[in-house]
Amino acid sequence: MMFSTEKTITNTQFLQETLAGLNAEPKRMYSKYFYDETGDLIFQQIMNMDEYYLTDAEMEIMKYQASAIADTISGEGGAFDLIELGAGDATKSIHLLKKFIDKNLDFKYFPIDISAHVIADLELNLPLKLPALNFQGLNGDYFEMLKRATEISERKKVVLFMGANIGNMNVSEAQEFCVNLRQILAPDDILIIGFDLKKNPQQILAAYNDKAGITRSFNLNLLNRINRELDGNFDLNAFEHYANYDPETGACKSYLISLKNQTVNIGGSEIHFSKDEYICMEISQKYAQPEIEALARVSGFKVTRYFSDQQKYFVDAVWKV
Ligand code: AVJ
Repeated sequence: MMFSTEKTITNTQFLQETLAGLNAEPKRMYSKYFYDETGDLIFQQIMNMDEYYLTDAEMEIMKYQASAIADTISGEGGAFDLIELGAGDATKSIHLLKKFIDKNLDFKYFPIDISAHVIADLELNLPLKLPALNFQGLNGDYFEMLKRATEISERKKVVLFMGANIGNMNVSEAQEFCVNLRQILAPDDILIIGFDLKKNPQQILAAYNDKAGITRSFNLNLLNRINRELDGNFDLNAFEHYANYDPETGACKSYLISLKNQTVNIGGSEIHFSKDEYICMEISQKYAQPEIEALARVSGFKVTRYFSDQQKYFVDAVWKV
């Protein structure tokens, strides 16, 4: 075999989920597959767009309220493990890490990411940026790696799940996720979780329908990835990006619309698209404050505090088991 076992398993799952999603009614894809190397780069561009207010809003929270967040956590006393789900390049959490170090908190940082090169980059860069940081990168699935972290040490856990990544789940998936997360954690463990708040619908839609077409290329890149890694033959010119925000449900959704009747071949399987048929590409769920509280309640967490930016675009909630 030319492939390592790991790569074969990953590609098999990628192929299976892609085919299952495209054979479903309506057709869908899994947004976790957006993030290949090109997808990571396009997502960086998204975070730098004027329209994408989320990053600045959460950055503001981390920059100006890191001290208050640190106090909320250290008020509990004792050493802890700080586990970040989907750490990325840690540009936001680094403010928190810095503050924790400045305040002499006794902690070890465990960044978890599904992308191996993200973890490799962190291992290279974190020691340069924060020489005093005690950390261990974990490459893999959130829950598997979280379990691994609980095996490594029995210390109190503080889990970071920022960036509104919870938004990529619909409300019932988010509930299930929070229930599962709470089950892995122990009494008095803490979850810091970021939500994008409901706000002017135009503003939300603009963030997912930017003028320069960066979000469009983010979506189309997944077709490209399928072509490359799963031996597909998507014609990227035959699909159009469509984004939609429903202020009632808070669901912001991205679609690719087939511009014609067409048959696409993926790794030997044929998928038929009718003209105007859509593929659900991604959900970015928005929340109102009472909905966040309801989510905490149904999953058994106690709400400790909320940290918001000045404009109330975004909230990082602190929940306790
Ligand atoms: C990384 C899931 C928070 O939903 O806002 C940005 C991904 N997709 N633009 C989001 C995304 C299109 C992003 N999250």
